[in-house]
Amino acid sequence: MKTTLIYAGIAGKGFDSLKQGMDSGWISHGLASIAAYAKNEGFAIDLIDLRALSGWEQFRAEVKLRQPDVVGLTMMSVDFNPVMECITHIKEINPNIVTVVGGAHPSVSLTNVLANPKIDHIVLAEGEITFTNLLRAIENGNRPTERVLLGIHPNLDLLPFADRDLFLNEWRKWGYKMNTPEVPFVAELPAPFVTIIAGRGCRYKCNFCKPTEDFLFGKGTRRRSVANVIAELKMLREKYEFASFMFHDDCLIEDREWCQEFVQAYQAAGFWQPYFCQARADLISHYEDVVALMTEHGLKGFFIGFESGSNRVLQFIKKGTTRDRNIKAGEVCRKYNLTIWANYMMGLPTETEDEIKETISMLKEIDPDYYSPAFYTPHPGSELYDYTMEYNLSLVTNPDSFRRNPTELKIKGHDLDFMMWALDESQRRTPRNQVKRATRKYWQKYGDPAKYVRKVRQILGGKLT
Ligand code: B12
Ligand code: SF4
Repeated sequence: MKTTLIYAGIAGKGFDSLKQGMDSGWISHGLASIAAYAKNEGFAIDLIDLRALSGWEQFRAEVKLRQPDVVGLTMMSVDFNPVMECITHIKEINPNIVTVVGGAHPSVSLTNVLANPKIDHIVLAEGEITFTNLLRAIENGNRPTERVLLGIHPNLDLLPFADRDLFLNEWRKWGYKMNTPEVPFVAELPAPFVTIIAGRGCRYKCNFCKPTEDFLFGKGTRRRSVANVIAELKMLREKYEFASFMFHDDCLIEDREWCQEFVQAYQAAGFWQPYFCQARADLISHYEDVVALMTEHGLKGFFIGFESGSNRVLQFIKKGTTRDRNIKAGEVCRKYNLTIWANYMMGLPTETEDEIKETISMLKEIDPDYYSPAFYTPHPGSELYDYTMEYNLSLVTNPDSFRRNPTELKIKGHDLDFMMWALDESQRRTPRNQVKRATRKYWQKYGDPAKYVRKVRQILGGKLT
């Protein structure tokens, strides 16, 4: 029996888009994990990645060539259109191919996915065990009659490591030359680069995001053991000789003990590779000791969801931080020379232009290294999405727009001209910050300038005496 997994993440950059930044340069851990698990159980699995193809004709040719019995497609809300189009082509080519979808979107918008009768099965939540059980049932000729199958939360330490070669081998086939299946996204993280996930789920309640992940992974966070993560890093070192990496975990530093244990084990295993991880601003300022420790052993930067500089808005989105804590987090990062990748949103429901200006002024204080602005986008599965629906605020008419791209307004009540101004202004560095940055760069390169002044004084002083 042959199974083909499909990655249809082309809503943003389209076909032929591999290696153009993170959207098109990273693997889907969901598919890579399902593939690893099913292969371990003896199933033959391959991949079609739309990002590597030239268009729908080539997709059809691939499906005809591979003749799969089953296809499995992963789906965020933004992937809705390309996934549905894949399914139309597949069923046209051979209506007997069993189509299965899983991922964030089916797990939070089931009725919307059920509406397509060409989808044979929908797996909710985590798919490794349920998808493999389904393959076994199909192989044995007793395919379940139910369309909706509930995923089982696996013990993460017992899962095989994500199958990155699933992506790498497929991409190489199309002429992409790379050592690892992922591309770095900042100068601080050199290639070869990989991404890893040490846990699933999140215990916080930000309403522009939650409860999506509760549906996917259950409430709270399940973290792998440090030993298990180090074993995967060792495998990745051996296989890809990675020079840097990124943790995808929503908030790694929430677990102090885990981080402390990780730092020790990372060092003991001889790792030196720099890495980034995601973190909440409030935790960075609370757990400065952990940040300091991690910085000594590889941590180079944080993705931080600052989101807003207005306390009223931060409260409205249940972010659990304040403007001051955001700014403090920025100071902690500067103290330890950590790179700041700042995620923030503008144009939230109820947000005023003055409040957006507060976000801009907060960013001037933080002076992040990388700006990652978003025009607030209501994502299905989140509490704030339901709010925008209830108050008829959403402007999203096409699922391709379920991206946080700051190019179009996603909800009513905001002025596009102001938003475009705010977008530019939020990323404009003040002259003061430019001087500070230049000085910091100089210090990093040549050391403390006071050292040179002392030296010159010594020389001059010597001559004088
Ligand atoms: C890493 C990440 C990214 C990366 C890489 C994404 C990728 N290639 O997979 C980047 C930065 C590119 C990214 C981008 C975006 N992301 Co993102 N991302 C994540 C993050 C943090 C981790 C994803 C992950 O690997 N999880 C671990 C794996 C194991 O879980 P999984 O993928 O869900 O897969 C499991 C199940 O869903 C299921 N499953 C998945 N697929 C399938 C398929 C089958 C056949 C079956 C049976 C089961 C199944 O089984 C899997 C294994 O248990 C998640 C949050 C999170 N913690 O999961 C958000 C998340 C997936 N992203 C999200 C969003 C909104 C986006 C963006 C739209 C945001 C934006 N920038 O505009 C873009 C869209 C990119 C695009 N395609 O155009 C949302 C999706 C919400 C939704 N309603 O769809 C999430 C859930 C964040 C959140 N909490 O809201 N993202
Ligand atoms: S935004 Fe981040 S911290 Fe908040 S609930 Fe979502 S994943 Fe958790």
